[in-house]
Amino acid sequence: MNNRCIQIFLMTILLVSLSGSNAEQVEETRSQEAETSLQDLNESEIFVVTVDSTNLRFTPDSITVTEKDSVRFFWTNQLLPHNAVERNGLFDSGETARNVDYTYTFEVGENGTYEYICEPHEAVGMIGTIIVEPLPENQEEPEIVPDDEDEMVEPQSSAINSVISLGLVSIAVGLSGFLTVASIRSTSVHE
Ligand SMILES: [Cu+2]
Repeated sequence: MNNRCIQIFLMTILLVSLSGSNAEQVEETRSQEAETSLQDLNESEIFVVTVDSTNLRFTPDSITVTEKDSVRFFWTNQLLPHNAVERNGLFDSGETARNVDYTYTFEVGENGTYEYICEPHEAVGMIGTIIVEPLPENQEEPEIVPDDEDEMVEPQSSAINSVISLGLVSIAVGLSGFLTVASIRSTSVHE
């Protein structure tokens, strides 16, 4: 292998290393932020309790609700006056009446089973039950995932590739120059 061949070989290495540094281009993928749809979870309901046709019973006489839900005691034009009083005084519709529209909302922490009565008609069984369930656990705020930081790594590795390429270029140029000089010298010595 003569000096000319070595020079061509070195130039080939040079070109390959330069093209290699540009080859690494990674598509940027930006992760979408997790959508928060708490709207559905926060919906509270209103349950209506009234008086049935016998006029001596609540209907429905037993309901199951969730914290933040409301119970509306609602009746009109009854033959007898009624009220709805929780046994421990949590809620109380007030004086007995033939027309009542009273709403109580169960706050967070008020889960449990509650019994309420119509005061004048408790003895004949005008008693109701409300079961209040706690809010589901999954109503906590969803964890916010930080953005992928790989984007910052890519420009750095490109820069490093460029520096390496530049180094190879310097070495190749220097070496080929040295070989050229040596070649000229050896030629002149032989002449
Ligand atoms: Cu009653």
